[in-house]
Amino acid sequence: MSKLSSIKTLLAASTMYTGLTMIVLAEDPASPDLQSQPKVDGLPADLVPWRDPNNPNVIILDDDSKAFLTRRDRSEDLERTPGPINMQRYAEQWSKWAFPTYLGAPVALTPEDLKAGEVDVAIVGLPSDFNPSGGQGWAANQMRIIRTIDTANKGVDPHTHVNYMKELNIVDYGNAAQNPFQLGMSLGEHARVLTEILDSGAIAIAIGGDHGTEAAGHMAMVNHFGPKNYATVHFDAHQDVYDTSLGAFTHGGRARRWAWENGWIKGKDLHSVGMRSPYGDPKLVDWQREVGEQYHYMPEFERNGFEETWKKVLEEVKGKRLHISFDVDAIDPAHVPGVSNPDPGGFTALEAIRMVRELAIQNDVAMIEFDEYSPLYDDTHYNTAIVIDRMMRAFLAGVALRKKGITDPNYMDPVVLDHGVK
Ligand SMILES: [Mn+2]
Repeated sequence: MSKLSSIKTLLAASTMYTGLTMIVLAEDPASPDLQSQPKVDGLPADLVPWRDPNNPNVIILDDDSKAFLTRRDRSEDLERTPGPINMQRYAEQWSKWAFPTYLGAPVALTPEDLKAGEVDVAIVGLPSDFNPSGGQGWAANQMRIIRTIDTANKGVDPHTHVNYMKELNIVDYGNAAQNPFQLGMSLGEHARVLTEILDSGAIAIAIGGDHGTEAAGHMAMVNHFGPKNYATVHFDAHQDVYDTSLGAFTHGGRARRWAWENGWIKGKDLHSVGMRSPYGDPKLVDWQREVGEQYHYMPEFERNGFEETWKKVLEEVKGKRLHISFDVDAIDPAHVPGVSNPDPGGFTALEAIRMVRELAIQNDVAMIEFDEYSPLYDDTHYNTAIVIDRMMRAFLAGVALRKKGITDPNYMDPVVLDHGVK
């Protein structure tokens, strides 16, 4: 019996009656003991099944398959004290002359740099191009050049007046490499780099490639925090819960389903927001219901309004350690034309900025990915990059506020809400 069909038979006695359908909740699959496993490519063996020589589905790749992922020999480098390196010549960092790092932030090259710098947030590029639409791999470097005239390192959030550039130690952690032909090998390396960030105690912001980035996100979350010890909020126009793997172990269309099947995350810790793209089979919604995913399709926002529906999401995730996987196509293509698979009827840029800020204020968020940005499809002003940059800044504002003890997601500075003139 395949792993998948054995999971399908794991039906618990508990039931849930909604509308016309009786739903039988599936039991969460058992978790692996990752601690006791041998390491393969720097990760517990169960996280990288494509490297398991005992699995008949695995084609054993020769050493050459690691060529892209081999770390540089640093033994000839000049010695330096570990810590973030400021790449900038000038105090003012306008985007036109700033050395292109995320937010003009200092660079960290190694886990030692992260630790020595007591880094709060590390931003890393994960350039994978495995969505057939193409071009997502260019997002990681594109997001280092934001074409607005303001300084790259200005950090006062207009909604809350917190200065996240001052309150937080933020670094650019460079990019992870990808093996351009092997999805699994790339996910392994991306998970390894994300794990380095989490192990240092910092929050990870990933500028992803295709939505397979989410699989690397799950791998790092389970590797660092252990199984069933985190929740995921998946923003997306698409469901991404396909049961078919297309010959791979996982891909951008089934990352969280794969994480659930592997026993890494509880069904009730799956949250999804914004789905509206046409799908091939209503059974995909059945899967979400069976595992107990708390989903919010776009029709719910349409029927009940943004305020009421978003409030529900905030209530449902309250108190959970979060991994946010933000497929940029959750936003309407009128605001973000540069996505792999645009779908009309999405969130506004303002709603998206608000949602990430509010989650970051209310919850302990350990990781957020921004996925499926394809600069090849962006407009001439690179407006999609600007929206992602503003979401990233709103997220940092939320993290900074939480550090100062503010946890009310509705918080805004009263000064920006009322001019005070009588
Ligand atoms: Mn997606």
